[in-house]
Amino acid sequence: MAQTLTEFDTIAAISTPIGEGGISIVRMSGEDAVKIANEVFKGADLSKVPTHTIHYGHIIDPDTGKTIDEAMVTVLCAPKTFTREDIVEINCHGGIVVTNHILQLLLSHGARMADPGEFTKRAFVNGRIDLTQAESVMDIVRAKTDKARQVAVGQLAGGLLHKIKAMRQEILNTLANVEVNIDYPEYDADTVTAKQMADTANSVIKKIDHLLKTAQEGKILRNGLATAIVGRPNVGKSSLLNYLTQSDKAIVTDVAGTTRDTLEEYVSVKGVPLELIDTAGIHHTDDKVEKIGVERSKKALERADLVLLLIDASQDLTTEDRALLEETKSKKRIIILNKSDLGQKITAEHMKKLTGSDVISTSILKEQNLDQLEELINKLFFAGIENSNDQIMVTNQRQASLLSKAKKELQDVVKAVDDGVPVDIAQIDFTGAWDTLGEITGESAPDELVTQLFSQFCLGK
Ligand SMILES: Nc1nc2c(ncn2[C@@H]2O[C@H](COP(=O)(O)OP(=O)(O)OP(=O)(O)O)[C@@H](O)[C@H]2O)c(=O)[nH]1
Ligand SMILES: [Mg+2]
Repeated sequence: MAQTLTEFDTIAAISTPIGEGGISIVRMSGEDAVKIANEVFKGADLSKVPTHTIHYGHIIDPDTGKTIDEAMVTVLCAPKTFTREDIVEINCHGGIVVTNHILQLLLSHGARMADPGEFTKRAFVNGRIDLTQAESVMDIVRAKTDKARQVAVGQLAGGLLHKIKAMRQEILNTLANVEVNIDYPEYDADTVTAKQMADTANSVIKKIDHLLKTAQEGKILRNGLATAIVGRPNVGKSSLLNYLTQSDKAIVTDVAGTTRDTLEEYVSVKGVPLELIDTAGIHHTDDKVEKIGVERSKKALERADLVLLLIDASQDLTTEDRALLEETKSKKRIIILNKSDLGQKITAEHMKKLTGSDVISTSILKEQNLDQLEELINKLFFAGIENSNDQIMVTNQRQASLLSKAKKELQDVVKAVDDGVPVDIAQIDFTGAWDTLGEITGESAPDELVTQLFSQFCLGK
């Protein structure tokens, strides 16, 4: 472990959202957790109760003798706890004033206010979880959809950790051989070791590539898929946004050019988190305001992971439609032939042949085929993920960039060996890759990184 914790003081925080609720939980972790709780609790001698038990009683201010709240207090003794330290959880009636009062009481009796994420940090520092698991705790809390949560839970179970560990072990085994050869040059096995190193590097690169491929999906699960709804004016873009968000956020009229600015909404479509962007109809215009809107639409189109291109199926294709078909052809897209209730000049089959893209005929007005559209969005991005709960994914930028760095180091090893560079020189990058992979799990992560990472957590977690 890279960091050594010098102080194991007792920390306390409110672990439930601040506000009025059924119950609130004030949590303490550390050596003195039980002692401090015992000083303010009347109902049982907490220092004598068995671990992992819950006790009914009252929280009392010992200075005034006043009862603050009725409470259930859970005693969890180390090491089988979230932080691997003694933990006490006070379940009280909730309410901001009462909960704060209890927290203040604990603080005045020797506990220290916890930093954001400090409970999880202790779980990491005490070796109960690695960094990928710590990150997954945050992901579970923030998960916007059930699938995002599923992946995070898989990560908490150590899926990614095991993959990374196995890769490090592979490198380490080879490193051990290399060391032997460098220490006993009489073996004269330089070429053998060099080849071994290059082989291992190639094998690990393959595994890294596989994980990196999941990074895009991981990002989508975390942040949502940036989805731009585009099309020429009046084709039904805003109607689609309203349907998918089940709201009337966007103004819909039969006037072409109703939407003048991009509008963003977050929505989960069949478990796929979408960041939907409704755009101004893209067409040539001299109107000053509209022009800016069209520019913004084009920007949204550029950054989109998915494009929903709407075309009015009841009319012949216009020059603008053709231009948009051309402009979006390298993007992941679904072509929506809307207003099918008004007749169909273009069929889905024809369009499919023409473009090779997924095409669907809809009537947003009559809510026809929209369920199929949702299915299609889901299918397009999560083929294969749906039923594999143990899918291991790279879910954040930190993990992805470290994987890329390790890959680069390993590629340098392969190149060095190819170029006939001495083994002990090539070994530097080889060891570097081992370290870099260790940063992902936290085994060789610098202190600042760990601190920074946990500071993103919410208080009490
Ligand atoms: N008949 C029919 N009308 C539709 C359909 N979808 C949308 N409309 C109508 O088409 C008109 C334009 O819809 P909007 O959703 O405002 O279209 P838009 O693409 O956002 O238009 P701009 O913002 O002007 O670019 C409205 O009167 C809608 O009610 C459909 O499937 N069938
Ligand atoms: Mg609109």
